[in-house]
Order: sequence, then structure tokens, then C-alpha cells
Amino acid sequence: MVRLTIDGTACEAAEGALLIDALSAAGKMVPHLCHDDRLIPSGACRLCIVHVKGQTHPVASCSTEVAEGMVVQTRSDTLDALCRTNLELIAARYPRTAYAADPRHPFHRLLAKYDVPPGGKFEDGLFRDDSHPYLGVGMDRCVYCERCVRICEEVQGQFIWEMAGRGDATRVAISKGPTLLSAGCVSCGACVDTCPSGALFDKRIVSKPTAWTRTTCAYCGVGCQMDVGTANGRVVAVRPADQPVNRGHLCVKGRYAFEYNHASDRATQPMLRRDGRWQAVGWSEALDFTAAQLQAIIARYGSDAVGVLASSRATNEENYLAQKFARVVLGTHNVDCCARVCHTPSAKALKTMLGVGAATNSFDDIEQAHAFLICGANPTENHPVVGARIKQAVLKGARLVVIDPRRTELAALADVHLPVRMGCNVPLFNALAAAMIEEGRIDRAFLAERVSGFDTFAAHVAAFAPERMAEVCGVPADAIRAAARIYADSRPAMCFHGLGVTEHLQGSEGVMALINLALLTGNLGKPGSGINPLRGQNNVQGAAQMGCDPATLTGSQSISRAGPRFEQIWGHQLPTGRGLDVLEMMDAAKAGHLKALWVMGYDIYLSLANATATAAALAALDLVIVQDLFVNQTAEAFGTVFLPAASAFEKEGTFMNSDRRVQRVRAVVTPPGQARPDWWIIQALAARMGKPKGFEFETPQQIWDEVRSLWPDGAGLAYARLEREDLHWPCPAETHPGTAVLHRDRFFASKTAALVPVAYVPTSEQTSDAYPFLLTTGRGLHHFNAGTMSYRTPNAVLKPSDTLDMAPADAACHGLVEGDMVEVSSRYGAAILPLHISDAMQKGQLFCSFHRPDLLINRLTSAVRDRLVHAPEYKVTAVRVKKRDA
Ligand SMILES: Nc1nc2c(c(=O)[nH]1)N[C@H]1C(S)=C(S)[C@@H](COP(=O)(O)OP(=O)(O)OC[C@H]3O[C@@H](n4cnc5c(=O)[nH]c(N)nc54)[C@H](O)[C@@H]3O)O[C@H]1N2
Ligand SMILES: Nc1nc2c(c(=O)[nH]1)N[C@H]1C(S)=C(S)[C@@H](COP(=O)(O)OP(=O)(O)OC[C@H]3O[C@@H](n4cnc5c(=O)[nH]c(N)nc54)[C@H](O)[C@@H]3O)O[C@H]1N2
Ligand code: SF4
Ligand code: SF4
Ligand SMILES: [Mo]
Repeated sequence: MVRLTIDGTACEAAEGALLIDALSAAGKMVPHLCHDDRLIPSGACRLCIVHVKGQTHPVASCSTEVAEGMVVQTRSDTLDALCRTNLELIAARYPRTAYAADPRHPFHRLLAKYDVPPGGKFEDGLFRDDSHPYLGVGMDRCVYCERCVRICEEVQGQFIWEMAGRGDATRVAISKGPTLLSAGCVSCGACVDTCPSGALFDKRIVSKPTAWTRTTCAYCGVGCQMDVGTANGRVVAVRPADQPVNRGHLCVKGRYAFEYNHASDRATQPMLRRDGRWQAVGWSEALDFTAAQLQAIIARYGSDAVGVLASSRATNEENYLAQKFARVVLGTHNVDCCARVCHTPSAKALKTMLGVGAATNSFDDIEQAHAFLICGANPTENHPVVGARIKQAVLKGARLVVIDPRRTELAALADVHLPVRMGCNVPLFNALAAAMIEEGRIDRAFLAERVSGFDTFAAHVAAFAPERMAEVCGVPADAIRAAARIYADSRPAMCFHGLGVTEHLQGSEGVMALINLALLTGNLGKPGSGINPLRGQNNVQGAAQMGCDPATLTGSQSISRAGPRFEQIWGHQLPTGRGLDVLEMMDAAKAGHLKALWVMGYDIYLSLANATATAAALAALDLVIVQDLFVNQTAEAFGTVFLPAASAFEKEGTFMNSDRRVQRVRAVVTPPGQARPDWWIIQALAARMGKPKGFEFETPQQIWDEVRSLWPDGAGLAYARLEREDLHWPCPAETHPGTAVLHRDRFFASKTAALVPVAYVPTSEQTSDAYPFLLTTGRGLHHFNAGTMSYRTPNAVLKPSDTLDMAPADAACHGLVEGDMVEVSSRYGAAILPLHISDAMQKGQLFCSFHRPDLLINRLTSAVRDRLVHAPEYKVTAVRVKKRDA
């Protein structure tokens, strides 16, 4: 701490703090235009000037650090006069009409305060770009603070804006094209957020927010914190919060894609399917009907004839109740969630090898890593705020290796990009290990102290030398060696992986092969290192952790060990049978053993692989209860009961993000019509089933307190703490600070971890004359999974459809051009979509996303599943492509 005097009052500030922050902490607000906490200080506008004793001229407080004994004076006639002169210069071109139209705008208030009328050299309405659905551009109002240019460079890393021209002709311009859209803007809205003058603005704000509420983004697992603006019972605006996860940044989904919440086709009433048509009914009738049907099915076929699929989009509290309902009210362990299809392989591998099935490190470590290994993940589109942080770290000098068949945005920035052939991660990871061992690039001290099984492992991977694997993996041996050097030599190195690793026949084993690399190089247990699955939805980590998994209870605790404690607290015997996961439930339905399914916030017909098989399974069920915001594809095709759920904007609770943080979700508006929070619905059905005991919570907080009583590593995460602290579990007590980095001195379960030799088992999805291409499926920036939410927002304008991405050489060879409608067929089914020719693709390999409901891309994907935990192999399917005749 340093001591300073501000306007005669003694104050303290942290060493290295900016004077402007010390002033604001002392309640002395100085005007400023070019300053933003998120940016490197520029000191350009010279409005925040103050006197510092000993300095002949006033200094800009935004670019001056505090110093011991500093004596500061914030007001004087000289300062006021200087400030006014500076403002006059800044406002010389500012349009008078804009000023008159909105006197409450902060910049206009500043002009009024200093009595500086706008110069009006520009007429309002000059330099507009109307091409973007969200971002408005009216550069006549620009005051040349360069904040937009700087935030786009320093936070997002997109370099869309630039200062063009000189002197009086200086202006802000789009760097790479005539319009934002053609320039490749990713619509994060950071420039709008920082612009002080109104030159950049949100176009779609229909009414000014009357209240702002802090909550957590309901899309991806990054878990960005945001302030939601509401007016007249509607969400009208979203702004980023300056919190540790996202540091004042959001992506296009969090910031702009909220209009689904008030879509005209939001489901607002319970419905029953009668004579093939949905009929709206009251809650009472819907619940009575559902309870009676479930009871009849259980009476006839037993409890294990019913399954529950909980929602990774809903809160922890709701997921906890869903699995408790399955186990207590229905009497079955048949409960799962969509974690099964994405990162259960990661959880399995991490838990088996290191003792905790979750990311080892925190996003806060990104800035400490010297290198990144990104495997089968596309964070700049799928975890955009984390992607932007990684990009910034790389622009500042961190090394980067990307392993992905496609040249993603990060791959294009990488020191080494290994465009691995789809399905060949295991031989490639083994080749990296072989190179590290052969070249002696291993952490011997770490191996000696904390790792077992080295000799057997080294003998196993010796057969995978890069020179032998190059052909198999489709990447040159020297590139494999170069990648091994970067990861092994630039410690700490942080590994992030995604579905390109997990959604394979050898998904869990792929993650194990990756963990081996971290063990060999000592990249575990330290800040800036680790093995970090980039978890999918807002609360997929939480859904599984709450016990929506057939084999584990809340907190990932084993049924055999923790069961008695649950039985005691729940006052109920646990079922004795083995539960089915979602894929096994589909098999059981088709075989006639499963009769009823309750699907909460999970569009399985659209999103499970091999949709034809899913359809057959769902059609065989007697009862399909769908609980969702919308009549999704599952409900439309197979639902027998529909229960309308409240959205994340409409309820209280918590989400658990990708790096093990638990964060609050707060209600900002009331649910429409009869829609109710999932936790309310689950409790109401428990009551109708005659088992209200244990389902009589009045608030999500009460539910959470029960979770904490059952989950030792979450015991310290009280709501009161979540209000003010940023906490990662394990957090076993209310005095515990939480655990950002796992496995520091020892692994969770034991002192050492064992290297695991992983054999390579090729998938059955291989090319042939009939199916000459390999297709991988994944996601794009603008849409989210089943598309139910993002397609009900103007994101549909930004990206109207999934496309089939193909290498230019393949397109030429097949006589296809951009935009052609193509029919893609696999051994399982066919889909029709537009072609996009992309030089990010390798020859012989194709990519498409699966977001647009009507395209039902999963008709193409196969029946292959992960060998250990059954995640479907969404990432490799052999296909052929044919142009559709017009
Ligand atoms: N915008 C957006 N963001 C999302 C989502 C969304 O739908 N839209 N969904 C969320 C969810 S649920 C999840 S789980 C996450 C997923 O986030 P990611 O894991 O990033 O998702 P994907 O795009 O499915 O796949 C990642 C990458 O794997 C690559 N890949 C394919 N096959 C292989 C292979 O054999 N080996 C290797 N090494 N790579 C391969 C693909 O080319 C792709 O770039 O995203 C979350 N965030
Ligand atoms: N081809 C292919 N298919 C894939 C993948 C792939 O890479 N390729 N990835 C897979 C992966 S990783 C995943 S996670 C799945 C995701 O697939 P899904 O889980 O089916 O998709 P989501 O869009 O995340 O959301 C599911 C539903 O939740 C609803 N919802 C949102 N909020 C709430 C709420 O608070 N309560 C309730 N009750 N409902 C709510 C939405 O309206 C939506 O219908 O897709 C999988 N499918
Ligand atoms: S557009 Fe806004 S943020 Fe960019 S330089 Fe002009 S006033 Fe500053
Ligand atoms: S990065 Fe993820 S959590 Fe953050 S705003 Fe975007 S979708 Fe929401
Ligand atoms: Mo996912």
C-alpha cells in the first residue's frame, strides 16, 4: 500500500494502482473519455487532469500511477479551464441534433456540466453502417477516443476498427471491409460497450432499462457474469460485468441473443397430446395425468421402466431435485443428462487417473501459461470469452499448438497446427509422448516424485514414434516433434481440450492419452498448466455433479460408499438396480424395456447421434414428458405431455461453470403464462405422486443447503458467500477459500498418479468407394446446440443456416460451387444443406454444425459410442456428397 493525500485527505492505494482509480475510491470523480479499466491507459483526452505537487503541469490521472507521499489536487480554476478547452476541441465536430435528442447521455451531460456546446461541424446522420443487426454505427458522433479500436485489439483480438486519415480528416474506420459484417466482426459488442459518445450503439434497445440485475449467462460453460437490463417485465439489454471469469467482456450470444425469452412461440401452458394434437390444459390436469401414467407404468413394469433426463441448461438446484426424484419418487437410478454425450469421457479419464473428474485449473491461469495445447476445441467460437483470452495471451508471446483437423481461428495463429486425420487422436498423442521421451523433454523430478508406471509406458509409446505415426495421423513427423517441443519446453503449458477429443470410439482413452502428456512434463498442479476440458453448456458441469448420472450420487460420490448417508438424509432407501445412461435408455426403449421418459431441457431427438434410431426408440415409449421453454423437436415428434419451464432469466439458483466455479443465477423477469421453474415442476409432480416428503423446498437456497450437506467438497459454497466471492470447489468449509488449482502437492486420491498405456483402436467409420469423405460435426459461434434459443434471435440473420464445409480442391473436383444445395448421406441417413467452400478444411474431410432444427443433421451420425462411457462418435462419419438438383 502507498499513502497519498487527495484534496487534503489522507488515503491509501495499492502499489501500482492508477491515480484515477485511487481518486474514484476516494469519491473524487474526474471526467474522462478515453479511459476504460479494461484497456491499457492512453491519456489522450486529457480530461482527467489533476495537479500533483512537484509537477509543473497537470497530469492525466488515468495514465499516472500512485506514489508514496503523492499530494493531489483535483479541482482548480486552471484545471476547469483546461478541461473546458479540451472538451471544446473534442466536441468541435459533434452534431448538435444528437446532443439535443438525448440530454441524459453521459457525454452530453459532461458537455452540459462544462457548458461546452457541441461544435456541430458534422450533421447527425453522417457515416452510418446499417448492415449489422445489433451494432449501430453513426460515426458523426465519434470523439476520437480510440476506445473501440483499442478494445477490439486488446480484449477481443479481432482488429476490426482502425484510425484512418490524418489531422482533421482522422476518423475511425472499419479496417477490413466496407461494413462490419464483411470485415469479419464477431459481434461481441465490446466497442459499443466502451464507446462514450454514442457513435457506436446497440440498435435493438426498444426501451431504456429501468433495472439492472447481475446474473450468469445461460449459454456456454464459460459462465460469464452479466448485468441484465429490464423494462416493463422484459429483458431489453445485457452488459458485461467486470468479474474474474469474463473481465468485462461477453460474446454475441451472452450480450445480444436474449430475445428468445420473449419469443411469440414460448411455451406458456402445460399441454397433453390428444388424438395426435397438443391440447392446452391446466397444471392440475397435466400433473394428475402424468402422475397417473407414471404410477401405472411402474405398477405394471417396475421402476426401471422409467427414465429421467435432466437439463444442463437448468440450475444445480433443479438438477439435484431431478435425480432425487428419480431415485426417491420413481425408485430408479435411470437418470442422466447431456454430459454423457460431451465430456463424460473427460470426467471418466480425469477421475480415473487424477481423482477428480473436472478441469484441473482455472481460466484465471490463462495469463500465466507460457504455452497452450488446444486439442479438438474451437474456443474462439464455442467459448468465445476464453478464446479471446487465449488469443490475447498468444498475441503477447505465449506459444500455441493446435490439434484439429480444421484450420480454426486459433490454428491459424498457432506456432504449430497439427491437422490430425479425424479419429486419430490416440496415435497422435502417443506419438507426442514418444517424441518427448526420446528427446528427453520430460520433467524427471516430477516423474520421480509424483508419477508411477513410467517404464511400462515408455515401452508402450516407443512403438508410436512420430515417423511411424505420421502417415496414420496425416501430419508430418517433424511437425509432431515441433509440437512436442513447444508443449514440453515452455512450462507451464496449459492444455484445453474439447469434443474433438471426447466424442469418439476412444474418447475417454483420448483424454487419458492427453493426461499422460501432462504427467510426463510436470504440467499439473501448477498455475498456468493442467488438463482442462472446455465444458459445454452453462450448467453441464453442475448437472452431472449434482448426480444426474446413473452411477454416481451428488458430488460424483459412489453409490456404494456414499449411499448410506444419502439414505439417512433423504429418509429413503436407494434403488438397488443398476441405472441406465441416456444411450442405454434409447436401447432399452427400442427393446421394449423402458416405457416412459421425462426429458427436461434436452432436445434428444435433434441432438443424439443416429436420429433414425432415436426416433425408433422414442416412438416405442408409452409416455414422453417434455419440459422445455419451447416445443422442441423431441416434443413435436414424440411428446405426450408438455410442461412449460421458466428460463434462466426467470428463476433463482446457481450454475457451475467449466472451471468449477459456482455462480448465482437471478430472476430478472417473471415467467410467461403458466411457465414455472423446473424445481417447482419437479416438486409439484412429486406431490402428485404421493411423495411430497423431501420435495417441499420453498426456495432454491434451501435446496442448495441440502446439496451442501451431502457433498463434502461443496459444503463451503453458501449462497451468502456466492453473493460476494468468486469460489471454485473443492470448498469444504465456509472458511475455505476454494480451490482454483487442483493437485498442487498431491493428486486428489493419492500422492502419485499412474501413466496409462493407451492402445489405438480405429473406428469402424472409415472411408470407402461408397463413402469417400469423413464428416465431423460441431458448432459455430452464432448458434447454440439445438438452436431453440439462438434461432429465435437476430443471430439467425448473422448465420441463417448450418453449412457443409468442404475444401476448395474437393469442391472443384465434384463440380460444386458455394451455396449449392448438397445431399450428404452416410450409412445411417441423409441430410440436405448448403455448401460452403472453406480453406480451413483438409481434402477428403468435411464439417458441419448441427444447430438448425429442420435440417436434423444427426440423421447422418453413427451408432458408434465411446468404449467406456458411451458418448456417441459425433466426430467421425464416413459420407458421400451429391449435388441436389434444383
Ligand atoms: N457457439 C456455440 N458455443 C457452444 C455450443 C454451441 O452449440 N454453440 N455448445 C456448447 C457445448 S454443449 C459444448 S460441449 C462445447 C463444445 O465445444 P468444442 O469442444 O470446441 O466443440 P466442437 O465444435 O464440437 O468441436 C471442437 C473441434 O473438434 C475438432 N475435431 C473434430 N474431429 C476431431 C478429431 O478427430 N481430432 C481432433 N483433435 N479434433 C477434432 C473440430 O474440427 C472442432 O474444431 O461448446 C459449447 N459452446
Ligand atoms: N452432430 C452432433 N450432435 C451433437 C453434438 C455434436 O458435436 N455433433 N454435440 C452434442 C453435445 S456436446 C450436446 S451437449 C448436445 C446438446 O443438445 P441439447 O442438450 O439437446 O441442446 P441445448 O440446445 O443445449 O438445450 C436443450 C433444451 O433445453 C431447453 N432449455 C433451455 N433452458 C432451459 C431451462 O431452464 N429449463 C428447461 N426445462 N429447458 C431449458 C432449450 O429450449 C432446448 O430445447 O448435443 C449433442 N449433439
Ligand atoms: S467510435 Fe466511439 S469508441 Fe470509437 S473512437 Fe469514436 S467515440 Fe471512441
Ligand atoms: S462466452 Fe459463453 S458464457 Fe460468455 S457470453 Fe458467450 S456464451 Fe455466454
Ligand atoms: Mo456439450
